[in-house]
Amino acid sequence: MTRCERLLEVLEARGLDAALVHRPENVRYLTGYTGEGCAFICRRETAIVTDFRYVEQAQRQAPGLPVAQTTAECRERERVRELTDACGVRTLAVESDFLSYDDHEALRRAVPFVELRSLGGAVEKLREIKDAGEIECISRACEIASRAFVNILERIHPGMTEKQVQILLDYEMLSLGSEANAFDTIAAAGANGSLPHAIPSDYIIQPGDLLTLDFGAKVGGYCSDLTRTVAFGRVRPELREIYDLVLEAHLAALSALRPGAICADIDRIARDMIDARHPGAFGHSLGHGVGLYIHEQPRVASGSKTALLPGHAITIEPGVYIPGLGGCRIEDTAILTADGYLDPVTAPKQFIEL
Ligand SMILES: [Mn+2]
Repeated sequence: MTRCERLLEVLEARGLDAALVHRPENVRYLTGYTGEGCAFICRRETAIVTDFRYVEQAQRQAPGLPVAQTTAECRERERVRELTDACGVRTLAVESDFLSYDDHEALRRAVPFVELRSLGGAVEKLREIKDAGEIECISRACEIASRAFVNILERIHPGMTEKQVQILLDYEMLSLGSEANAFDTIAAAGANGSLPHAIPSDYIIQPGDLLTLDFGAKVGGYCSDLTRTVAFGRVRPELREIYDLVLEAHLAALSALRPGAICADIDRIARDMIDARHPGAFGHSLGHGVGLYIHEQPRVASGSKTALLPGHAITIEPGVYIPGLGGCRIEDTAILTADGYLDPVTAPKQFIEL
């Protein structure tokens, strides 16, 4: 069954005739097409709606799918009207969490006899379980990021700014074949390390600092997400203790990954270990799904009753953040298999002193 057919089964079970998909990652997942526009998906006809600039691209990336070309006179919503009329659509699901209010109003006026309903994350739900091709892309993205990290280790030193390290890492990932950064690289040294999502600054790295690097590559649209923390020279014993604790929590959570494990329980393993020594210093969830989005389902968090399944790709990223002192985070992207997990992240995680 194709991905579009799987979506149609979900739609039909909910009494929906068709879907209009705008999120680029969802259009890509369903059709292979990566340009602008949207995908109309219905049992009677599935089509890509886009303008002249992307017609040939759509034909190449989604061979066999008709392209409904928009023009100045016949805009997207008029093409959608033609499609809903031709297919006898009475209920149309849209990405209500993505379309603007104005887009929605314009569409509603263009198809007055069609009831617009929410697609409600149906495509994201399909995307949760990765197939072999997707796992290959995520694994490649993990490999590229891992190699980039190893390659910069001999080139980073005190006296460089966080921004310079970020640029070096980004350059290395792109050189190794990453299509784009999976997200804006984080480089946080010294006291900035207590900010989980620090923006790389002109702060000059000092001997005795920890440096946290959170970064990811992209392959075939799929993200990787990893974090490593390295030391420059001798660090204070408190920082070394934090590092060892975070690593211990990271490894304990990883080793509990298997199909059937409950996300909240995995989060609990790492959280209990950190809370016992630094209560409240691990203030974010343990991890999240990774795929075409950098953050997707399932959430590996307290309160998440989701049971892990083969094909889930998730991060395991405990951290400790102490204002004024600094912080540490260690993260891998792991992929659940039939009897455990595979971890395509090869970047070393023993304590590294540069
Ligand atoms: Mn992450």
